[in-house]
Amino acid sequence: MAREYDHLFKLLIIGDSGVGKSSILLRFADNVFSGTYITTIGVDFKIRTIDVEGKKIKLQIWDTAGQERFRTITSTYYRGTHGVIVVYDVTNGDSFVDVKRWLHEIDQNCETVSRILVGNKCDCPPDRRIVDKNDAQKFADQMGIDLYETSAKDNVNIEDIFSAITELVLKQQKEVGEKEPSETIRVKASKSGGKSKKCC
Ligand SMILES: Nc1nc2c(ncn2[C@@H]2O[C@H](COP(=O)(O)OP(=O)(O)OP(=O)(O)O)[C@@H](O)[C@H]2O)c(=O)[nH]1
Ligand SMILES: [Mg+2]
Repeated sequence: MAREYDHLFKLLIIGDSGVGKSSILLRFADNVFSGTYITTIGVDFKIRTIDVEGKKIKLQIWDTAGQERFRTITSTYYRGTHGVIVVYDVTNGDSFVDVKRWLHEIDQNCETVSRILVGNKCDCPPDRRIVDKNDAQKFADQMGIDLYETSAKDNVNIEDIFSAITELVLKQQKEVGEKEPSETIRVKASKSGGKSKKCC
């Protein structure tokens, strides 16, 4: 029987409450959008398989709650993560300021993980936009992270961000594979015994 997929990647979507993380995931997984805001409690996940570079990639995508009261729970979900999508809302300046905090949280939980930055709600009228694309691009360049603007509402760039993060993960895996065959990594990991290590 043909294999269902070539790779299984775990992705995490993080960012302030209300920036549109769940809406991005719903648009990507089910191609739907709702204007009604139902805040995520804890975490949620969805699965979709996509084709990238001729390979079938099964994506297990975890949508975390942005609310502060869930921070302790959501930070445990970094375990085994291959890629993180950090989302802010282009109509909410605070959500952009907080991106630094989210990037710091990734650094604290993961040694190597692919990351992209996403400014959502780009469908908004110009008078509602607070975060200028050029400013965001400058910040992204400084942080060495790719920036995309999306609209879950109008389905702008949603497919692209998931392809982009998947490509980054594939690239990173190739680089790691070239440096060290996976068998060696596994043997090393088991030899290191029960010592706690950063997981990603
Ligand atoms: N105009 C516009 N509104 C959006 C877009 N994406 C999400 N929204 C709206 O923004 C609100 C919050 O969206 P959610 O997807 O629930 O936000 P979230 O980041 O998951 O929030 P938490 O679960 O609380 O962390 C909802 O009312 C959505 O309809 C978008 O691309 N454009
Ligand atoms: Mg949500």
